[in-house]
Parts: sequence; C-alpha cells; structure tokens
Amino acid sequence: MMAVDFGASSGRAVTGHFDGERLSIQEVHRFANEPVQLGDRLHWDFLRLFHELKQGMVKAKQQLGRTPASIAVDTWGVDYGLVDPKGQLVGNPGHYRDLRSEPAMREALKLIPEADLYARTGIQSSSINTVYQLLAEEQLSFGQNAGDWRMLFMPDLFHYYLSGVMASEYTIASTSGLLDPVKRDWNIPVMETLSLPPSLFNPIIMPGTRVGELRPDICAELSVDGMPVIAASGHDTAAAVASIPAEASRYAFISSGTWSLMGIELDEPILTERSRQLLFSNEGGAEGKIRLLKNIMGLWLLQECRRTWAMEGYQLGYAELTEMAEHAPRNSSYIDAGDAVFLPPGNMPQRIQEYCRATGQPVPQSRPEIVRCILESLAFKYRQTLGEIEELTGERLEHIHMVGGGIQNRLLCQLTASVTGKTVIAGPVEATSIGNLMMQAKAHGEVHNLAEIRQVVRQSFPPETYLPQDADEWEERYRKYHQLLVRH
Ligand code: LFR
Repeated sequence: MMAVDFGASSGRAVTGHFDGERLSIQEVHRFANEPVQLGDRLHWDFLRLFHELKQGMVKAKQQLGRTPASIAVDTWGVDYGLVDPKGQLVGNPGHYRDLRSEPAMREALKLIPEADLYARTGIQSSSINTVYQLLAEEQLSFGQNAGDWRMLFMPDLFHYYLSGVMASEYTIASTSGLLDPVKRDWNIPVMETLSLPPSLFNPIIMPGTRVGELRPDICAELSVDGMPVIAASGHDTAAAVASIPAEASRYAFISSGTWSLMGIELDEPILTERSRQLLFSNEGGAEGKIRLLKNIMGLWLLQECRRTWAMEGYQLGYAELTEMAEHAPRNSSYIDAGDAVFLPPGNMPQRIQEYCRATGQPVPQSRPEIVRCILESLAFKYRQTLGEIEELTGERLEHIHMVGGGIQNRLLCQLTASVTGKTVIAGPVEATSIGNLMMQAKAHGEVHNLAEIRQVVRQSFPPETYLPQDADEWEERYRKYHQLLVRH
C-alpha cells in the first residue's frame, strides 16, 4: 500500500507492507510544502503538491517492483479547494494562516453566538476554521455559484483528481466547524443560518472507505496499473491518533508536529460551556470516535524562528538548535503557546521577545535562550492542558502518548515528562503515515478494528519511555508560569 502524507511544512510518500502481524514502512519520497504569498493572499501550491504526489507514485512502484495495492492521502486540517462544474480547480487553495478570515469570523458570530455554535458543532472558534474561510471567500458569490461549485477538503481534493470521485471523508470534514458532532454528518441548520449553500458540500464517507479507482489517464502517464483510492483517514491528526500504540484504555495524546494537538479519545463529544471556555474541539476519529483536543502552537514556533534566522544569515538545523537549548540556562521567561498572536507567519523571535516584555518578564536575548523558552513553554502548556482534560472527563490520566515528527526532539519529550510528572510514551515518529496505511489495511479486511491496528503498531514500532525528573524544581517553575497565565 502507499500513503501520501501532506503536512503543513513537508510531505512524504511512504510504502507499507503488512504481513498479517507487522507493518514495515519505507519512505520513498519527501518534499517541502512551502506556501506562496501572491498579492494579498497566502496560498498552497496545489499543482506542485499534486506533482509531488505523482513523483511519489512513480517511486513507490520502483521501490516495490509493482503497483501498490491501494493509495490514500492525508493532509493538515481545515483547508480546501473549490471546483467548478467542469472539474476545474477555482484558484489555488488558501492557507489557514491567512488572517483574511478573521473579520468573517466576527460577522458569523453575530449571526450565531459563539456558545451556541460550539454547542452545535463542538469546534472551537478560530479564524483557521473552514467555516470562516468559506465565508471570507471573495470570489464566491454563493448566490450565483451555489448550485455549481463544490468544496473539497485537501485530501478529498487529491482523491478527486486521482479518481474522479467527489466525497468528503469524515475526519477531515470534522475540522471544518460545519459538522454535527453527535450525528457525525453535515450540520445543515448551521450552514443555512450562515447562508452557506448545502449543495457546496459532498456526502460524508467514513474513514476506511474506498473512494474509487485511479484514473486511466494517470495510470498511462505514470506507467502504473490501476489501484483503489481509499479515504483512509483524511485528517493527518486523526491518522496519527489511530496509530497510537496504546495498551491502556485511558491516556492523553499529543500529536506533535507543526502543531501540538493534545487530547483524549472519547466515544461521544463533550459540548459543555466549560469545554468551550477551555478551548477544546471535538474532532472525528476512526470508528466514529471523538478526538477531544486542543490546538497548541507546537513546533511552528521553532520553525518560524528558524526561518527568520535563516533569512538573517544563520542556517541552523533542528538538532543544532535543540542542542544549543539543552545547554542554555533554564529559563525564567515563558509564553502562552496557545496565544493566537503566534498564528501568522512573520518574525517569530521578535514576537516572543515582545510577549515576554509585555508580560513583564526578562526578555530572552540569545538564540539558545529563545529556543529554550519555546520548549519549556510548550511543556508547561501540555501540563495545563492535561489538567483541563482531567477536569472535563473526571478521570486521572497516568500516561501521555506522544506521536509524530516532533518526538525527534528528545528534549521536548523529556521536558513533557518532567513538567507533567507523567510517564511519556513516545512513538512512532511516522504515526500519520502508519495510521493512514493501517486504515488502508482495514479497508482491505486485513485488520478489523482500532484495537487490532494499535496492537500491530505496538509490535512493529516499539515506543520509547520517558520518566519525570527533578519533579520539585519543575513544580515550582510551573507555579510561576501559571501565575503568568492568570495575570494575562
Ligand atoms: C496538524 C493539523 C491540525 C489542524 C492544523 C491546521 O497538522 O491538521 O490538526 O488543526 O493542522 O489544519
């Protein structure tokens, strides 16, 4: 099988072989995913990404010596493309970090009060949400085009151009702010109140459903045979959560990459006022599960610092940066890694310094100090979020499963264990591709449920454990961080 995983900063094509007990994977293609500012709008370069997808297919065939048994794409959440009745893409998809949807969000919340919208969709109001991006679309005069155009989330858009079939996979649709989290289907009354035509949206299909067959013209172009296109788990975070190698039934997870998504898997959504105030969203998972989670800025903070420093002439690798931070003095300044001031692209070191100045803390000056500030602030945010998850569910959680590329940052994993006082079980790094591949295996009937998927992942990719260290010292520091949050 082959998985193509598009993250917000890089993408990869991975082949997977399942022998009935273990999954083995091989990365065959990796590429950068760099957004492009054109005029006043930040875009994804969809054509380039589709090209990379095809490159991945050619390389997968070369590596396997034959055409894979199936293909599935997953991507970051919320973004989409619009397609006209001839099947043409209407412009390049917009990027969720483009702040053009902020005014649209304010307008929408005049039509449906935030508390009401949360109770009906289970999604935290953020300018990145599909619903606000759609309302901000300038080209779209919904009145005129309503019956004609279709909106396809990024993975669905790739699947459409691969197979010619339009569908809306449940996990990715669940990031939109337009689903009914209880029915796990479109929320038509919310669409109508906001004047979004329901005809814009495609039918919801559940993860693990076959979308169609690879188009014959693509087979001819790439010299590959036909293969099924499967909606495995279109949302990258949902795919990552499906592959958590958990044995225990209760644990918190952190899917660590550009974002840190921290949460817990539930059977039903929590739609209370308290969970809205604490900024939790109810997204959809495999087998109709609910991912109650919070978006935390994650390694985006570090990625943007690195980009700024590179433009200033300092090219630093992540390993180098973390190493520097490891030897930097422990910080006494923190940021709130949930604050939306850190959402848009731009000079991140400066924004962090400004945040520390504005909150009356010592301003980190050197690059190692700034990196240390980011990593410690993330760990503190995780501890705060864990407490909130425990409050909302009424359960005490002893383990945190960390998955995704971010766990290659060992300092962050250790800090997370030390600051939370919990055992951190880290792995797999390629959780998203693995989740994608195992959901394909499920579609082929090779495994039957999430429990089996997780057992296969445990057997195939043994995780690493981090235990808390220096508990008293971190307790003291956390108190300081907490006071800072309360004050601001
Ligand atoms: C992670 C992720 C998050 C989503 C964010 C924006 O890659 O998919 O789950 O909130 O990207 O789309």
